[in-house]
Amino acid sequence: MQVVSSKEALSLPDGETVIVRGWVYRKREFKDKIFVLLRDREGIIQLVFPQQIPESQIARKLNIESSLIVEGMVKSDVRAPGGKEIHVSKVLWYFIGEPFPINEYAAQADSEYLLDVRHLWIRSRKMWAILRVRHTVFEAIHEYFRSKGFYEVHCPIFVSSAVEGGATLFKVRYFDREDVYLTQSAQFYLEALIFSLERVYTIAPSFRAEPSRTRRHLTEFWHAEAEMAWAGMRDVMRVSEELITHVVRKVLEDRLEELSLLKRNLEKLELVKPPFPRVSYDEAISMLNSMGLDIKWGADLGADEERALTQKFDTPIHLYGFPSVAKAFYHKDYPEDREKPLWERRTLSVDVLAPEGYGEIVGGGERIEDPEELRRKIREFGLKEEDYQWYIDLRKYGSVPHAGFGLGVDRLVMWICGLDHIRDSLPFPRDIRRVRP
Ligand code: NSS
Repeated sequence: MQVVSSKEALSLPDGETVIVRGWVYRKREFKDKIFVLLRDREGIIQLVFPQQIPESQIARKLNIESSLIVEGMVKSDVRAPGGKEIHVSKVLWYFIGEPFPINEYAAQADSEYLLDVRHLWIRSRKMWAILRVRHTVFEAIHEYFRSKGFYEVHCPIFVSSAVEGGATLFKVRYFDREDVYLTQSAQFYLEALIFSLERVYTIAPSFRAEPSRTRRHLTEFWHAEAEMAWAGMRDVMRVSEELITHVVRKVLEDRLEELSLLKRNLEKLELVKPPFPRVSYDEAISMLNSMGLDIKWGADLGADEERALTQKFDTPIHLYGFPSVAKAFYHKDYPEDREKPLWERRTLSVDVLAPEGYGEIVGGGERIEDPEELRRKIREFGLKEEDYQWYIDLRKYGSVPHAGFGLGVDRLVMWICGLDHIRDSLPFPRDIRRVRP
């Protein structure tokens, strides 16, 4: 006899005898039978235990989340979820769980409690759906990059210099050294790797000591980063919009059931297609000022500004040309700004903002390829050349124009699933207060 998943069982003809296994999702007892909704990796199937069989004694004792393996016959019934149920003839194995500490009331009431019992809450239908979407998002990212000739590479997590500024560096105790941190981004290593492989990507955790708890910041997040030789800011726009579109399409194809369980508005996702509207930073500032937001040229955009901007568009947008002072030192300045003072220059940088108020999901742009220009920018930013010695070295031996970007995968999942908070986009989120479970 074959073991089948709930989904396979639902596709079998009546009269077929099968074995299914899983966990008790819901249970209802009647005079003549007991209904058990059994959940497994693929979904839910209804089990029927007639009261007259001895196995119904076991069914009576099953608490929510108890586990079992049963044998039974597939039978159609319009009242069963999915239109079929299994009439149990034998219980082959069971484990009576203790009363489950998450009831429906807790599931709706208290998100801090749900984070405390996260190791159990990941069994919920909501997390099941999100985790399956997340799985497909990672699959689609790999699929896109590999189909476009990018090589997958792996970079260190222990590093000794800041990519995105010293303020959010996590220091690590590393034997007797004082200068070791957790990586904020694989970018500098990817830049080194393009001189060997030309187009590279990696998906890995990045770490930021984010001082506040917000809806879109984690201290440990998953970063999909790409770097390309012989490329500029426009290539970053093209590749990032193709990548995002590919991921959204794949999720729409493979994860409709999960998205509808999450009550996601699919029409919004169906609008995602290239090219995304391109908005310059200068235009964004005038738009924001005309909307009554008081933001001055030179400032980086915060969550409020991004929310206001994205509400003007139905699809993701490219926001490009940020001021040099608002972006990290490695960004290449507009060639026509080169003689201007630092605070008047713009960079060949681009962010992708997701619609519906979600905001930034990608940051990237063109890098400085000239060693002298890079040294000047490092000095202007008050940084020390010796901290970036190997990074400067890359420019000395056959430098090439190059560009790349980083996509926050958890933020992408958050937007695709329509979640209120980034912490629900992954199973075990890390923020300023939480490192367990
Ligand atoms: O800081 S970024 O904007 N850019 C970089 O790290 C570049 N060095 C990437 C590159 O060019 N290779 O971060 C990129 C994205 C950003 O748009 C977010 O989507 C995500 O990484 N990100 C985060 N997600 C969750 N939590 C936190 N704290 C976070 N910080 C960045």
